[in-house]
Amino acid sequence: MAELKALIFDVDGTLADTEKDGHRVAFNAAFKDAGLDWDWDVALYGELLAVTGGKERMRHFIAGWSPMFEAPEDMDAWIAGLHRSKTEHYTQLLSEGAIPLRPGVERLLNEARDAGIRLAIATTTTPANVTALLEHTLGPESLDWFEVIAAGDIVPAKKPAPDIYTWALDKMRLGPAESIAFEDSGNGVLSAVDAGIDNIVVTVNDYTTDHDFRRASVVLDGFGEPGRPPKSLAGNGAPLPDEVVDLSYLRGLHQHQQ
Ligand code: XBP
Ligand code: MG
Repeated sequence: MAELKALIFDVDGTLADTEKDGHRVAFNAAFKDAGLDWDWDVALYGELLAVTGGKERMRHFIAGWSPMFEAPEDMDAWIAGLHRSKTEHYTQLLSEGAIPLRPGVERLLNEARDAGIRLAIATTTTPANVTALLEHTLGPESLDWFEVIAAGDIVPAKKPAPDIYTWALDKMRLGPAESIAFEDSGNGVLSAVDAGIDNIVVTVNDYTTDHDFRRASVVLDGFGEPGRPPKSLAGNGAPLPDEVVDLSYLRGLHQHQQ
């Protein structure tokens, strides 16, 4: 029977609620700087989130919502430049403390570290965004808490492809059964499942409550804090936390899935 050795976290929507008030705002600021009249409101951004990756999302928007757009000669370079500007706006927002971690995240990370459980990140977002989030919430030393930070274009195919989880597992020389993945979206769950991970804890947010989470182990509204346990939103017979998502609960969940 495999032992639980590592926790692998998605970032956007899982460690922090970054999309509506972070990424979306940064995209719009970059569009404005570039003289574009694009404005992604909260509802439209929810639709655009179907495509992971900021550069991919902008291309998806142009194809579906901006038919009159005249493509520049070097479209790849143009998209990359616009995306660099978006990343600058986003990391600036984080440096102003605009986005906190979700409740319970810091508690769980600290508990795992104390117990010698290995930590990793598997995300679609740009590496600079992960660094900025960790630095401005947990402090610069927290970057070292994660043995592997797998992010962005490090793999060519983003979630729902399994590549980013496979990359992280390979780097850590771990089998998928030795880990638990934490996700907030349907695309994230598919990515982890297809990498062979069958312990997946979903904590939803406003953008993801309606996603298809049938392949997840549990679907919760958060990690919970003492006195504020998470609510279970869907179940498939896996154990639920009595109190909060902590290591004792995760060990029980991991054993149940074997
Ligand atoms: C996150 C994403 C990212 C961010 C934007 O998905 O899709 O693209 O929205 O980041 P997940 P970039 O949480 O599943 O990893 O603009 O840096 O791509
Ligand atoms: Mg996510």
